[in-house]
Amino acid sequence: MNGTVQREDDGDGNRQDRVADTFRRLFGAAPDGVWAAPGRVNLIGEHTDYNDGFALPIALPQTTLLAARGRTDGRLRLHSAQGDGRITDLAVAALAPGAVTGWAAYPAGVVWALAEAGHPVGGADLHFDSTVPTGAGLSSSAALECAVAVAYDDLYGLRLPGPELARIAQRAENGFAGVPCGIMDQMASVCCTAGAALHLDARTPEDHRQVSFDLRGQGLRLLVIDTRVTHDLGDGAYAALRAGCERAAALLGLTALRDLSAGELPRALEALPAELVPLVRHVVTENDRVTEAVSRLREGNTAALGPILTHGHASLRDDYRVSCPETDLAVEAAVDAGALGARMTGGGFGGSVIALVEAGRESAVGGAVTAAFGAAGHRLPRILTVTPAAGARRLGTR
Ligand code: GAF
Repeated sequence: MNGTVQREDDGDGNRQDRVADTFRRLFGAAPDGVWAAPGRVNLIGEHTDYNDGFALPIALPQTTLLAARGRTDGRLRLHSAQGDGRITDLAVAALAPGAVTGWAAYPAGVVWALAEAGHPVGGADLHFDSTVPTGAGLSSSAALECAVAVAYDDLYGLRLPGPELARIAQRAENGFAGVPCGIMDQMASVCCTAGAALHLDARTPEDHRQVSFDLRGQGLRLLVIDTRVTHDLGDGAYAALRAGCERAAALLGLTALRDLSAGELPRALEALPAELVPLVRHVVTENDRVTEAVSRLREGNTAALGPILTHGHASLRDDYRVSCPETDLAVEAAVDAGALGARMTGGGFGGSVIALVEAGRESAVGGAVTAAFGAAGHRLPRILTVTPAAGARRLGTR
């Protein structure tokens, strides 16, 4: 987690002031503070986190802002600028898995997870306002969770380290919202720093490292192409993949697939039932792609990530089978138009594609992807240029 940083401004006014003003109107008093938590894209290392493996996410400039005020009566009141206008009013003592549905399950789940872990937390009034696109595979739910985790950490004086806050947020998603995700998204939202990618070892998140991810200085840009195909990680496909990996690890006598090296892979694959072979091959080669990407970044060669991204996409498409026609088309059109590399990012079955491009090629690549989607009859994608941004933090006051 980062310390307090500068105020949060956008082009059309001040988001931080707006969120505090809305809080005052909704709850009749000033908030105790305003916190921000970002969405993420993962550069490489997909479906590795729940195999105790490696990942390399960056935080996005897009954030969820949270204006919050502690309460002494045990009530938890939640409102979102992106919601239906209603305030959800809950009793912290009555929070239980399944008791809250919809977006409110994510923030409420964090309060539940903190209490369940024995932390002395009570109620609060919370108002959210987010620029993280929802349903785009950019971790809008992790941003919601992590905003609550850092705000509660301050409001209740918990002083928990960033990886512990990420674990609490993951527990909220697994145990309360019912989504069996790994820890990558929450670690990215809490622990990323501006200008860097987070080298995550999901077995020991405490040992994460910041790796300089220099785009501007190397004449590069990173595009995020939202295919506008949404997918719910809670719908069973993700859980089935995770179960397949766990079964393979058990059959191989391993704690997790992370413990299988590329050298041991051919023999291990011979010992597995056919349906598990491509899953294991993806996880092992993907872990190696993270290691290779980190080496290239440490050498200062950001452009060398290009082919690693594209190979990673092929592995997700052909072995892990979590891509879809739209993500495959976005990757293909971006690379054909001169992107150095491209891949789907996040859980898959839709969501977003990232493309690494030379500065000045953004319009050509974005235009080619848009034209390809038009020709294929797909909904047109939304395309953003992003930079590696800071993780969750309390925003400063004037
Ligand atoms: C989703 C999950 F939430 C992450 O934990 C991770 O498994 C990812 O899919 C795939 O790498 O974002």
